[in-house]
Amino acid sequence: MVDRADTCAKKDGRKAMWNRELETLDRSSLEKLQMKKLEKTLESALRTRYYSRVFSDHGIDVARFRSIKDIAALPFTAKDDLRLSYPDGMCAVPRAEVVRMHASSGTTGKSTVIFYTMKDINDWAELVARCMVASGATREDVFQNMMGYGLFTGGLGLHYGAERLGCMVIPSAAGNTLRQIQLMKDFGTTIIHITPSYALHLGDEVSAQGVDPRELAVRKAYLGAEPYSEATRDKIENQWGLDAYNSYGLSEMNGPGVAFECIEKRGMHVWEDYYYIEIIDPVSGRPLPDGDEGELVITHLNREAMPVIRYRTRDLTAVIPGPCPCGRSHRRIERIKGRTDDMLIIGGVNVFPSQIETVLMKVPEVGNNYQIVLDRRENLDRIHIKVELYSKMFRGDLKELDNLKSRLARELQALIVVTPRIELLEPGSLEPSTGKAVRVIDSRKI
Ligand code: DLL
Repeated sequence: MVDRADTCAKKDGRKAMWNRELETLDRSSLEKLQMKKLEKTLESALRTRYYSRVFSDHGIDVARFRSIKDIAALPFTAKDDLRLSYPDGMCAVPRAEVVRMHASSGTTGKSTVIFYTMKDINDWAELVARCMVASGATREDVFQNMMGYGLFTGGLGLHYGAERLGCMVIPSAAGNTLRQIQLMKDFGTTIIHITPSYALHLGDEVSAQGVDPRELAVRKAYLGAEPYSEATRDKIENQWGLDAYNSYGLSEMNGPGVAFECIEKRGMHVWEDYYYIEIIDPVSGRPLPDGDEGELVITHLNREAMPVIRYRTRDLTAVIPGPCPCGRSHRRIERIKGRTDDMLIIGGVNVFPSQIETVLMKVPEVGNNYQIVLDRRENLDRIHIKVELYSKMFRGDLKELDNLKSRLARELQALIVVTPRIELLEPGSLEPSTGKAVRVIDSRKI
């Protein structure tokens, strides 16, 4: 086991880094490294049925690439391209070199499949170890991994990185709440990896067992796999008495480990020696400068089994301009606001579910679960928001509940224009989620 992080930190008193040399590489060397890796990526892309056809259709001559910026000449890759290449049209190596696959199911159509060689798996573990050390984790930590294991990348993705760092890993996977609590208590879990929606639910369940979550040993939570607001992070931090770090990734780019917050908690560092990022206008496809919000496009610069070039993630974010006080040179992205395909158009107004969540989670009486239901009556969009409250709100004071209902309707109406119907519910009324939460039911589409 490599113990680079600890030795690095102790020697010079600086904050630990897993790979100081690569994490602090100056920008010009980083760009040169990216270019070198892009050349290799393009070579391997040409070995896939998909890219050899696409490059030839677009008359792309990869030998003419001089700088990483030339990547803009290449066409985008979309999720549908991966689907149409199912099962292995994007695989660049013989089957015998593939040691693992993951798949993301999506809600419609065929799944998208990702292949990994042993080197890909090792590189992924290195990146995850970097992420964890950036958040202050050490080999002393007990890491309880409450993300699904299996075709979903959340469980296995963090698992190998945490082992690489030397943590004790509890592969408890998602669900089975009572056992999660027992494990946390018995083994002194210090870090949990969990979806934000499940973290809120689990916190409630711990309290229901008569244990204050703040009294457990858990000091960090890695939250990701679904969009959530800053207000939700605050809520989880207060409920558990821990530091929550935002973790971003997607199956097409390995899974978790693409971008992660350091201890500054001011945006997520993207590991730019592995991922080349662009922000584009989602409609025109034109590049946007740092600081402007748009769709994140990622090229994996380091994968043997499955190169994916200029992948349109559909995730909306912005590159944060300027350096991070932590000293890492890799740029940061903002919290993901939502997906372009998740944007709701209600009565002609564009709203992301995360904006509704921000309003709800800032209200102290609001509990840990909510659902947005949309339908249409006589050509008019209607929005119905089901909101769980804390149990102390159901002491029989109907006036108080009425006032709260009007307050929520007013605050939300300022955002979505249409007046929402608010339904206040007791805790536990809505189905809790242990994985990615389904927050929106849009029956207008049915
Ligand atoms: O959700 C990988 C992952 C697992 C990331 C565990 C973080 C933690 P997919 O199932 O392919 O992979 O879903 C990827 O989830 O395009 C985003 O829309 C969303 N997503 C992931 N992380 C975040 C985050 C995993 N921190 C899709 N904030 C992505 C907001 C996120 N959305």
